[in-house]
Amino acid sequence: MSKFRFLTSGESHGKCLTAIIEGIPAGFEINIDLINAELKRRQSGYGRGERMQIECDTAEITSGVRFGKTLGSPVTVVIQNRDFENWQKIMSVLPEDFTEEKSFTRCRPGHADYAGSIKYNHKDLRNVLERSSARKTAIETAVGAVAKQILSKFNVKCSSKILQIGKAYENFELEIDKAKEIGDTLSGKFEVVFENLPVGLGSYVHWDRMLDGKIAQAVMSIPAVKAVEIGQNPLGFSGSEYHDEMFVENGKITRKTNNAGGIEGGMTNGEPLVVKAVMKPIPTMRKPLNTVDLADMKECQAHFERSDTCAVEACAVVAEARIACVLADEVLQKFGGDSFDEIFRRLGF
Ligand code: EPS
Repeated sequence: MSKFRFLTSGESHGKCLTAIIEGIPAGFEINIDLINAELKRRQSGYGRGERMQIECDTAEITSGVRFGKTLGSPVTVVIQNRDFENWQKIMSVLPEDFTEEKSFTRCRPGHADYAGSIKYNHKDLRNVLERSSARKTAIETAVGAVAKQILSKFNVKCSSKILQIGKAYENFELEIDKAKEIGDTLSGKFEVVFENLPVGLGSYVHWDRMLDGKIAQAVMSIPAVKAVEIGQNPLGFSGSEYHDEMFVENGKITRKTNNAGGIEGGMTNGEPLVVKAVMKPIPTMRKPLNTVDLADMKECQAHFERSDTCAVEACAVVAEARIACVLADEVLQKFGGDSFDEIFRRLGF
């Protein structure tokens, strides 16, 4: 049974983004400043587009907390979209406000436009873009910031770094400047590390309880992520080269390597959890791709409004958040109770 779960709602240019989080034990102090710091991290990073200059993402808690502490009831978090100001009519919920302004039918290859229009029978691709946009990762980052705060009570620490942008392993800003100049976008690879995780989160007993599988799903489903690795990619290694041999030092098991990335048999093994992921170049491009206009089935150039040249830094922050949610769920399943007092009493804190 999942302890920490959430749903989000909200369109990219709608009024707000909302999350309802369930499973946070009672008596927990959520630090809103820490949520806002994560939101700021997600918005920054070299290569972000003009939307990030409009927004100043800040979270508001509208339920589940009283006098600073969680009640055990669902916690609602809201982020207002500042840009909604400019989209009120276009994104109106009222039928009488119908307008074709900002409608489009020239689908962007690589985005959800084509499949989404067929799946939901939308003629106006705006109806697909609005929810498929990576804008929703703002509210996911807020939820992840709550999960991180839960994990920090168990002394778990999290960090991330960029490994590659485009073809570059360094001078990332130069690479991004070059792509921006020609209206192109860039892929990249990043790494997320969680330290001090207890041994035995996840399980080997069923496929859907394997922690590596859960993490892969959480990271792979971030818009634009196309590959996820846990630890060192084993391709080309022999068994004797790859596996992390075990030794004893002062009565404790130690390892000299962590190729497994902290997971063996679908469970944490006490070593740092290391997750790497590759983000594809954003498909909303100033230098448009060849495509088809779904209104008349004629070949044309893809729709463009504005976009980021590179959002790999933001993607790493979102991945931290998504993984934190999976880990908070696992930690609460293993040590959970209805209140934090109960949890800490049992753990002897
Ligand atoms: C994003 C907000 C979006 C995009 C970006 C991510 O805002 P807008 O569409 O108004 O510019 O900047 O999403 C994409 C480029 C995409 O293709 O999904 C955000 O808040 O992260």
